Amino acid sequence: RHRSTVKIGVLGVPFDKGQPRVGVGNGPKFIREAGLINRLREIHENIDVKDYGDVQYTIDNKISDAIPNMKDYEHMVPCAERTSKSVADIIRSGRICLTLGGDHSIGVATVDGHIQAKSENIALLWIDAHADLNTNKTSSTGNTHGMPVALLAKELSDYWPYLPGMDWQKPVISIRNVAYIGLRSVDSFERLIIEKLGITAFGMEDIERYGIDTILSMALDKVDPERNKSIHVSYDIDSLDALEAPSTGTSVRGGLTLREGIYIMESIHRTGRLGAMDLVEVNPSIGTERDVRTTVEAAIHVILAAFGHSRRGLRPKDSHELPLQ
Ligand code: HAR
Ligand code: MN
Ligand code: MN
Ligand code: MN
Repeated sequence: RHRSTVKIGVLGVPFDKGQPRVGVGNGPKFIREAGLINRLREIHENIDVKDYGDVQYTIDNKISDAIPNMKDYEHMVPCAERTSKSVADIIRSGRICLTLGGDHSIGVATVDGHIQAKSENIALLWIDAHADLNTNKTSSTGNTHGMPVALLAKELSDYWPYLPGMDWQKPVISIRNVAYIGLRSVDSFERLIIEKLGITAFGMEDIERYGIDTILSMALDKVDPERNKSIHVSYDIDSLDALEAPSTGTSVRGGLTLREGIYIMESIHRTGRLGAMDLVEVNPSIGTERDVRTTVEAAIHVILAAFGHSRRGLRPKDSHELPLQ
C-alpha cells in the first residue's frame, strides 16, 4: 500500500551527428511536449521528477576528422563528455537518470556516467534492432550511432585506435555485463564479435521461441545473476516494430510489439534496481504527423512503464472503500 518515493532526473541530449538524418535532435522536445514530465508525476503520488533540461556542448575543432570512418567525431566527443558528467551528477544526487535522445551514439556517455556514479557494478540491457557494435574499422557507414557498445566494451579496446578527447572515458564495461534484446539487423562483423566473445544476445527469433518474460529472466541470469546490480537500460525506439515506431532513422520490420516493449520496462521496474534509462532515436522529421504521434506515444508508454505505471490501474488515493450513494 505504501509506495517508496521514485526520484527521477530527466536529461535531454538533442544530438543528431551520430547518423545522417536531421530531426532526431528534436526527440527530447517532442517527448517533453507530449507531456512526459506531468505524465511521470501522474504515475502515483510518490514520484519526484526533476527536469535538467538539455545538454549543451561546443565543437572541438582540434579533433575534427581525427579518426577515419567516424563521422562528426568533433561533435560526438564533446557532447559525450558533457552528457557523461551530467548523467553521473544526476545519479549521484540520488535520482534514476532518464536520458532522452538524440541518436544512440550518446549511449557511450550515459553508460559511462552511470558507471562513474555507481562504480562498475552495473548490468547493461541494450534494447535494439541493431547491435551498435561496430568499430571504425568494421562500420560500413561511419555513423557513430552504430558504435557505442564497441566503445564501451573492455574486450574490444584493442580494436580501437587512440581516441583523442576521449581520455575521460576510462571505465569501460565488460561485455559479460551486456545483454541485447530485440536484434534483427546485425552486420557481419558484429555477428562475428557476438559469437567470438559469447555476448548475451536475444534476437527476435529467440523472443518468438521463449516469450519476452523468459527472455528477460535469461538476460538477467547472464548479466546480473545475483540480482544486485544497478541496471542500465539503453532503449532504442527502433527495437519496436516499424508499425509501432515508424518515426525513426533505421526502422526494421518484424520487431517488438509495444506490449513486449512495455513489459520489458514493467519487469525492470519491479526489480527496483533501474539506475538509468536512455530512450533514443525518436526522429519527428520522419513520417507523417500521425507516425510521429504514434512513435512519441510509444516512447512515453515505455518510459512510464519503467517508472511504475501499472496497466492494472491506480488504487484510490485515500480510500479503501467504494463511496456510498
Ligand atoms: N549497423 C549499422 C551501422 O553501423 C546501422 C546502425 C544502426 N542504427 C541505429 N542504431 N539506429 O541502433 O551503421
Ligand atoms: Mn565533421
Ligand atoms: Mn541503437
Ligand atoms: Mn537501432
